[in-house]
Amino acid sequence: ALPFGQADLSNCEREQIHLSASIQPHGVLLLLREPDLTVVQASANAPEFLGLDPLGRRLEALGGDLAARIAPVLAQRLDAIPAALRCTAGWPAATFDGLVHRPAPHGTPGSAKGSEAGAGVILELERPGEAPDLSQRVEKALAAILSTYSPRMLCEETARIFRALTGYDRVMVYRFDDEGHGEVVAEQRRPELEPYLGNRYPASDIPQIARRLYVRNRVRMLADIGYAPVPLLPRHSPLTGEDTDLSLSMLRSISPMHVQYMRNMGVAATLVTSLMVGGRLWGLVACHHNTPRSTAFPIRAACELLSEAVGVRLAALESFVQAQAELAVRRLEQRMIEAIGREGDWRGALFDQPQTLLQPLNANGAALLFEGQVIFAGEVPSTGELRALGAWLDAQPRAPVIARTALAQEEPQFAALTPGAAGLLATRVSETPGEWLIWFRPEQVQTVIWGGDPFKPVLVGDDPAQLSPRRSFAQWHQVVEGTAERWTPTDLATARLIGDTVTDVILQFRAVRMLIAL
Ligand code: BLA
Repeated sequence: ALPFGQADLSNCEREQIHLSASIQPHGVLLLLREPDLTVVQASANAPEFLGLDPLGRRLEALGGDLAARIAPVLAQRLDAIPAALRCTAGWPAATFDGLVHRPAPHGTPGSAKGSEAGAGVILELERPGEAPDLSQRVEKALAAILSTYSPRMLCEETARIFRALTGYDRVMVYRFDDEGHGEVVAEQRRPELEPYLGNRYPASDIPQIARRLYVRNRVRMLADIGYAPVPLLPRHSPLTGEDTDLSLSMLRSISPMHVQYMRNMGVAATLVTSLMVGGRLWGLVACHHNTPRSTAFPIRAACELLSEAVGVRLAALESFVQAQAELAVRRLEQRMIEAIGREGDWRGALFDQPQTLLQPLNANGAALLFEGQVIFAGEVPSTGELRALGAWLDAQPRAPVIARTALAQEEPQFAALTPGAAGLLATRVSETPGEWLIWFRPEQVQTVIWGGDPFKPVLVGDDPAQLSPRRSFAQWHQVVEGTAERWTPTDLATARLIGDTVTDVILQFRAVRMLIAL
């Protein structure tokens, strides 16, 4: 583990970003001891914010209705989900938006030591900002989310909703693939800004430790990239003797690595929410502004709610996509059986409308090896290469489907194969050797939209000053060179379904042919 602020490009996976021991200056953080609610640790800006020094005082002594407001909230667990409250506090008393939660006893969540004593209560206060007629806007946004009927449409709608609600210069929906690499799948921006839509970034741009944090804490605001972090005083929590765990804090100071990255991008403020699908971090909604910008607490709460709705809708639409693929396979089967009756063969039905074969698998080409013949659609290797692939597939261990994403690299005998066939997904169509249905996908660097000129050389060095989307795009390019888009579990299931269907059709076809011959 590496202390906060001490990471460099080589080791940022280990930076303890939740132990930043400092916050952003747009609010104050107080750590309260239970049960007497004495302030034992406070951010250095607290006296200035509250008009009095809170350290060592009990909550009632901080003025306003704060102590009365917090009492009922403390009956909740508050260890996973913070509670929001509106209160007055300070001298003279002013109105604040607050968030209350109980941090984990030690830096590592789930660590047992000290759990009975408790690590106290974190109270964060922020001056309220403007949030006019929010309920109507949220209601309309929810209706818009529910009326989308494809994942793509939902992502585009999400970018529109967030841009309208937050007013940031750029809003991106950022999706992670199975390996954690990211892609900008929807974008709304001021027209003069360079588009990032379609850009890809390597998984290393967002360390695992940050991803785990974003599952637990689903909204983050960086109000001004030029901020001076405000330290917590004393540095260590008197309750645990360690850094206070700021995982669930709304004011947590942001990792300097990431701040540098944003600076290099020309971004001055961000607001980011997590998109969760089926308990996994599916992606992010990232709002960027080119000048400092704060978003009022109620608007951030609305963003969190809407992100949750988007995640639920995404889950529904993704299973709908799977159901539609199954429906498409059923229709294909129907057409093949009709074709046997009509033309005495089923192969035409499989290949006369190539899209029905290619689209469910998002493939660029497909080939059938059957009874010594080769039929294909779209982009596929040469007939000779296809036959060689058939022989190689025969030699593979028995499995319902065989998948490769970097065929030329993984199987040296195919090193010279066209880059249009980096990805291969194959399923047996009969028990006869050499009879396969194969789909192909091109190397993904051929399919992406480039941000900037892809042929302009980009230095990939070790200096954080070089951190930028261009650099990480170049790095992503190096990571995925020669590989196709991964075949998803849904792809594998669909290929298997098509394979089984074709196998059934072939059995019927052979039975009919045999009957005719008799
Ligand atoms: C965090 N990096 C992030 C986040 C994003 C990116 C979206 C999450 C920020 C948040 O949720 O508030 C990356 N942002 C991007 C990219 C685009 C974008 C790619 O807008 C493209 C358009 N980052 C690096 C490297 C390191 C690194 C090399 O690129 C480390 C060596 C670190 N990124 C890093 C850290 C965080 C981060 C530590 C966590 C920041 C925090 O929450 O404190």
